[in-house]
Amino acid sequence: MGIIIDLDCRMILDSRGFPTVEVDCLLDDGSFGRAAVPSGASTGTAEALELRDGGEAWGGKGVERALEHIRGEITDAMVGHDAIDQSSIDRVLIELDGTENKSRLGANSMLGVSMAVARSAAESSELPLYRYLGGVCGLRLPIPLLNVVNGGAHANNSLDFQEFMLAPVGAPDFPTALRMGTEVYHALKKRLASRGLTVAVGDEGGFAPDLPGDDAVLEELSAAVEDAGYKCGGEGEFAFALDVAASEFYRDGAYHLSTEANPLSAEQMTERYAGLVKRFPITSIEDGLAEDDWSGWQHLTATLSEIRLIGDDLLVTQTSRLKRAIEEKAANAILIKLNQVGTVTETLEACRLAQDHGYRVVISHRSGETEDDFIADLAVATGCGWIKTGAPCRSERNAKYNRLLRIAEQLGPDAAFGPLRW
Ligand code: 2PG
Ligand code: MG
Repeated sequence: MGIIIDLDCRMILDSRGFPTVEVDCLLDDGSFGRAAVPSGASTGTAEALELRDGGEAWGGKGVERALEHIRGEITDAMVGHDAIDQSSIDRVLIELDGTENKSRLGANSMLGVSMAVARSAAESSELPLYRYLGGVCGLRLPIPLLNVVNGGAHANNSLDFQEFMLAPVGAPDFPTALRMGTEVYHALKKRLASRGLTVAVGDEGGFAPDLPGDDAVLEELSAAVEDAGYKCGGEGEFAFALDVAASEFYRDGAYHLSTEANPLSAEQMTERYAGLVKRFPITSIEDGLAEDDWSGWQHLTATLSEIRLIGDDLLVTQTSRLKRAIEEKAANAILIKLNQVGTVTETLEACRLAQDHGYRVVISHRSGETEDDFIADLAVATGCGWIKTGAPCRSERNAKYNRLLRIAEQLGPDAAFGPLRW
């Protein structure tokens, strides 16, 4: 038996010092699940709505209305349900909300409940969360995409691209990948400091130096990889991944980079990426183009199909957007963020749809995070082979990496590593 007997909830602070929702779910067999909801900064406009209070307190970012929904009608609707019926729990939440984008109850209240229920059901089943969600196939640890240089909306520097990530693709297992990535992170810190560049970190724990542009960052990363005793590209251990977050600098149908005198078209952006891919071992580019530039995405996908072109703001973890992308051959990979859609079931459906159509899946944190490590288990459960959860720095980021280390230890020799299909 694992019947929901009560939900409890409260406001906690996220990594940027903003309020967020935490939910506890209690079952009749004594099982308990707790979950906290993350929050983005460079959000896609089609994301499910995060309910905030507005007004003066907390600069309008309070979550009291979301908490009231949980304490009231959501608890009423949830009590008496079997926690193991995740899809029916999530269906009830969706029906109760009754809107397209979860704007009545708020995706933050709904996701907190959905995740807390999943955790309590796992405990009731006496299974770790990754095994509960992923079944016997939940044993593939992801390659970490370590975001070591931050720009765009995540840092107060001159870089247009939001994230420059290390991908230890040549590592034999997750613990080694994390060690190698962290060694390069420290080597990079030394390099930047020795040149008088700032080593203060951005929202996701990466450095935020005022380097002159994207190529300069990639050159620094290549040098840091060598400083740490590794190699890039080809037979080397490291590749790089970018999150351009291009919607942030897309205006009036063009891309406005601070390093370019004139705005660029989607074709010119694609050419620019093709140039970077030639010069550097880039394994993936996320949000290389803006969220509504569908024709640009088609061109980008046709041109650079040899690497992973990840839709984040473009796809927002929603099957409706992903179906369009599949039909139009836009992007070939999807970033998965639970709070972009608002329930665990819909998140798993987006992963399934993507995998069924050969789209690669990358599980992701948000720039505003908590100590909740649900996504580490989700990455193992889906077996997608990739996770991005920031630099190996700041405890809200390392909570996920540390959880993956514990899972690796638990799985021992049964742990697989990296994507089954590149
Ligand atoms: C992204 C994320 C996470 P945010 O764009 O991929 O790195 O940022 O949570 O601000 O949307
Ligand atoms: Mg992104």
